[in-house]
Amino acid sequence: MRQSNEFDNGVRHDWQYQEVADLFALPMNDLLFKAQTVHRQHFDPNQVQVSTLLSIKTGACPEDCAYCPQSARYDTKLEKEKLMEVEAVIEKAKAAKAAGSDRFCMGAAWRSPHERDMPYVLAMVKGVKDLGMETCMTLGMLDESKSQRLAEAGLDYYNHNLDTSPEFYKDIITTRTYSDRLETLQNVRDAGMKVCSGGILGMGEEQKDRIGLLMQLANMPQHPDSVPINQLVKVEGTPLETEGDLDPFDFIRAIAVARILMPKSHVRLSAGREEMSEEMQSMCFFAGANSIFYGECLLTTPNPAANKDQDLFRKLGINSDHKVTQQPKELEEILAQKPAEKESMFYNAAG
Ligand code: SAM
Ligand code: DTB
Ligand code: SF4
Repeated sequence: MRQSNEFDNGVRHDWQYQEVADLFALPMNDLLFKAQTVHRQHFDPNQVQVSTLLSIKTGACPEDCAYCPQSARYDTKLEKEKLMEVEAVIEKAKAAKAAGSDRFCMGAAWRSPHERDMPYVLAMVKGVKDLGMETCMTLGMLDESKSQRLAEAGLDYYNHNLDTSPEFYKDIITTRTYSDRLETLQNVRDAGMKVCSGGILGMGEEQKDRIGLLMQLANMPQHPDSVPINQLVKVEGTPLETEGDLDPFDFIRAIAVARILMPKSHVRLSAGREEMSEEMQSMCFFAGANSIFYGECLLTTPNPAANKDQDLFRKLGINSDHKVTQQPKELEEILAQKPAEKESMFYNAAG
């Protein structure tokens, strides 16, 4: 496989454990600078993609994902709901579009969609697509035939997360395997849909598991088009309810490493923003996050209110009309040099 350094336009799929560990171990400023430099090669640094989530079928899920309030195995006091009516979903999508969202993501608490639900789900895709929005769904595992039908209905993205490293995975989910997940992602890609896949941090994993997750994503034959990085939302009644807090810098580091490993993917600052300060979110954007979920609710848990996000974007100059036209080529050149040369270009204390 072709090797390339991170400053050409090549995208690598052969990241080695030690290389990724070395990125995580960089001094924060070096890591952020590297991530921001990579980010600017592929994206306007002041543009953030905005998606809205809707739970189209809530609760009573047979799976045992330890983080999830929707598993039937945990008493989380969640109201269970049947699959929503198609028209009601389209009304919600219209409201999301009016509020400025580009993409509408519909999630269902299923292990995989039942055949009997497919006609409704396909009608939802068509209806939302007709509004001129991008469509995304997350419905659990997909076989080839269901993937094909969703793609034919016009589904743009399918979200299916790896969640964590292959090694830590069995501590979190026992009802489906890591290879089941990889197979679904393959079916989605083969059907021509864009892949949205990422994971959750703060579940008690170690640094090696964050490295393992990002390596799995970055060493796929094609990088996911969208990479959601969720911070665990600790929900009462789930096995991870009392998990300790994640160090915010570990989260920001993971965003920066995801950006460097998958330079052309949208990295989504996903669940967990309700617990993050504006300053932390701003650091995540600087580290290369360029997508968020927008609107007061994720699937079942709170997300910052839309006006709070609008204020934050205004304060940061995100999604304003300002366009960055010049990429900092000179910075890339400086970064590509050896440390000694780099130093002398900035400051020579002896000189
Ligand atoms: N049931 C489908 C599945 O699991 O594939 C789709 C919906 S599921 C809720 C989508 C993703 O949401 C999960 O894979 C997980 O990464 C994320 N998620 C669920 N609960 C979460 C929580 N408490 N905190 C952070 N992310 C969570
Ligand atoms: C993803 O990675 N995060 C979103 C979306 N994909 C479907 C879901 C977050 C769910 C957070 C917990 C909840 O609201 O139920
Ligand atoms: Fe079910 Fe998805 Fe929650 Fe797992 S994450 S329990 S599959 S809704």
